[in-house]
Amino acid sequence: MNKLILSFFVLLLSIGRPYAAVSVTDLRTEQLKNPSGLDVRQPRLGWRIESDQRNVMQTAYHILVASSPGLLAQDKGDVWDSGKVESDASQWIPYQGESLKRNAPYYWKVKVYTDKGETAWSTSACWSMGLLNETDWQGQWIGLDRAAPGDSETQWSRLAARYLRKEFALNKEVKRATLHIAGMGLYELFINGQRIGNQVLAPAPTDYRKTILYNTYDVTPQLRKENAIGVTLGNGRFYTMRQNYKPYKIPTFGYPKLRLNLIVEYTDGSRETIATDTSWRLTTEGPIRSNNEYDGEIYDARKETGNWTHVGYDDKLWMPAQRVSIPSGTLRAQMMPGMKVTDTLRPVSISKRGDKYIVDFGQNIAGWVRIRIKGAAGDSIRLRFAETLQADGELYTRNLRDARSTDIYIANGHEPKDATWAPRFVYHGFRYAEVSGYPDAKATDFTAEVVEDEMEHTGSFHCSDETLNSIVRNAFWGIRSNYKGMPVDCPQRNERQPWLGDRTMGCWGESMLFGNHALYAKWTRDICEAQREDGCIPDVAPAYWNYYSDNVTWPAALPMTCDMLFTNYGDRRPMEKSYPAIRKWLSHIREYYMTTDYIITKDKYGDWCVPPESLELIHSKDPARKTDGSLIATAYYLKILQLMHRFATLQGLKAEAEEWEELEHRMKDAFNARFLHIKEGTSPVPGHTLYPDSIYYGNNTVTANILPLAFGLVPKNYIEEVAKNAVASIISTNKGHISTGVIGVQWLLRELSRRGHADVAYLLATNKTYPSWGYMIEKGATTIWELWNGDTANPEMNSGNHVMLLGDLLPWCFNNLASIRADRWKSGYKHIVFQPAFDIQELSKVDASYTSIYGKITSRWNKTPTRLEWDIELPANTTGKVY
Ligand code: RAM
Repeated sequence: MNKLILSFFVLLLSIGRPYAAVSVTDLRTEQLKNPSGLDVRQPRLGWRIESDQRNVMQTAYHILVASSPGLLAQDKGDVWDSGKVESDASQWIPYQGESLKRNAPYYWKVKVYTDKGETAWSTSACWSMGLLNETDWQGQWIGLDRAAPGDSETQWSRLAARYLRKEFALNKEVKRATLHIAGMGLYELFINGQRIGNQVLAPAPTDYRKTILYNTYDVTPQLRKENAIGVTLGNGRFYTMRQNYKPYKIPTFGYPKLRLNLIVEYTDGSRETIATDTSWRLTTEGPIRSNNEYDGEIYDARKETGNWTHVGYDDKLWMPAQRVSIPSGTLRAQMMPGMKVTDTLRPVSISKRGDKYIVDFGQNIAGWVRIRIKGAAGDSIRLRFAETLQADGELYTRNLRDARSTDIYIANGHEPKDATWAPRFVYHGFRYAEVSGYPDAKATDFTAEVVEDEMEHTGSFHCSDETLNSIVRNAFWGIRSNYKGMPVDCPQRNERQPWLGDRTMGCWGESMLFGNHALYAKWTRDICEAQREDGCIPDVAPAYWNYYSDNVTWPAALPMTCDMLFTNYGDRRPMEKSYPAIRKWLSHIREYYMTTDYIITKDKYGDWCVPPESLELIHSKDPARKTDGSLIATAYYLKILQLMHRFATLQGLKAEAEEWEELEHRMKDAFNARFLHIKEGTSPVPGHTLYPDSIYYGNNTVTANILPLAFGLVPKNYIEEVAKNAVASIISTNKGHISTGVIGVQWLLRELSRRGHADVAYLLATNKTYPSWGYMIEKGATTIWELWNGDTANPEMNSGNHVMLLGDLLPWCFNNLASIRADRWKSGYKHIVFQPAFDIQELSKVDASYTSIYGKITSRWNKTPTRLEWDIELPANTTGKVY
């Protein structure tokens, strides 16, 4: 490697400053900001340290946790006073005080000691506990366990929202009121006319047979003497979108239902719980006539129920809520912020087509359109959604399959001037909306609202290549579109499933742009819960689609996500909790699908979605493009054995670590014996260019060679040759283009860089001709496609907003080009490795930053033929190694 002389401008700048203060900021509990309703008994605390001095390292901390803000203000930690603890740990410090009480609030602060002096006490933070056991819940599950007139329980199921209400009086002075709500499938909550919380589409989806997530709100400010609670229940994935349709594949969980506990604590020390029971009133005759995530929402404003969330509403036409069947899932706290409207877009153009308008928002998104309401009573406004337009300017909806993706608003004629409407319980994937029944449309009448899980934006990446910058931008939009309380594959067609294989490496790359810890920590539990008794892990989890197909590559997302959460965020818990499930799954696969000579025979998806031989095809039929499924499965199994070795080592399970390693060695030999071709000769498939003494894997596809390289399976003396073959096949056979599908692309760019072919990686990453990410951009894509040939392929499986083909592009940008990389063992970016790719000729500049749990890391470099400038910045209490 070239030795380069570096200049550190940022570091030099701070020399000679006068003594500067050190402060402690960003207090987090379980990495959440002041969360309500945790159900972990030992929450982990963390903070960041800020200073304008260099080399600030924490030497000790002191945490105070109090039962009231008053006590904390007096520096009294009545529930936990850690005392001064000598340690450099500033994240994931387990709470070690008195045992935490259900429904109770806790207030905390911290002071840290550093080698540059000590900080003052931080400002205070808080968290509150949820209900820790089923027995902590009072009241009943209520709802209506049947369809109502007008509902339709068919393929395109329609079920009107259910509205529930309850009035109650409080006769004493309220000290604190906390509301815990489990509203299945989705809920909106109101107290005395006020909407509670700003989550949309809450709660986060789960397999309701295993877990039901509840949310906790402090509603003290909303309560008065006389009160009304109103709850609207939507269907979500609970009463699933397709009813009585392929029941062997699509499970449904029942009719919407509600369990709610409002715990009121009085100043006199007494408490009272308002809970759901049959004294609540219910109607299905409200304005939301239908809500179906695939098909859209129908809202009839003529059926609005007025002040139903206020005291004194006359509900005599409503029925008593039924006590309904009890869902089998365990009630657990939703330990993530949930979905919000995070962004808004105005149309970039509106075109009139007959009596309709086509509204273009200029960006493919997931969310909905908020309209300004117009029209007389009974007039209906219809909105349809699509990602692209047909050549004739009409919406292109063939790739939505049977999703109708249509919202309808029926006016009542007396809406207030400038009133707006957006659906509550559905979302769409779209760039274009077709609006009909709307007189005289103007751009200001429509706002696209982006709906996604609320997350910190952690990364920014710009370089001297504009194509690559645009790809990163499209990736950003694609990722946010597909965070829906779980990572889904697409937001538009009748699918939107949490497919595992799309995220194996995806979760890592996404974490460069989004603080996705909470989402993925939740998802590892979803996956473990979806595991079948015999060990099988499905391809979709939560298993809203039943795909227990027994393959290695898709379930590999579980160990790989655990590794990402540990390496990038320093969180060991998902790894520790999932370890037994992964072990069980590995033995299941071994028992059923491993031959006596250690080859895994079962694979389902192959190198999913390689560029096919004909532009209309979805899946290639050409054996020369495809990679042997047993090579892929065996290689992935080996990769997982390496991860299990790592996980066992991290947990101090020495004997198990050795067992994993031993099996890995045996399998590795078997893998090479079976798949490595070291004999001179002709290629097994015509059209492949080989070096004379070629050494290659399988049928010499790029994927067949990249996997063993990336997983360290290639015998040392063959590594260079195998890498050369991968390069030869990219350059000659594929004319400098990508030829991998979802599997190969997860390792491709980083591995090429690691093997000294960063220029080839760069060529692939910045290409504008087919097949490439840049080609998508040339064709007007504003997100990432499901298929390399997304502009020409059959619409049957052709989404314009998928993230699986991103592979390792984002990790390569951040970890290789900008070279901000977490040390594998001192995880969470506590120790940062800076080792950039200065060797790529055409790349002259990179300007990137990544905000880790310790704070912001930047790497900026600029190269001319004679000079290299490189500025790096790392947060206090971290160390770095600079190459
Ligand atoms: C399709 C989707 C999804 C993929 C599966 C195997 O339904 O594209 O992303 O994981 O196939």
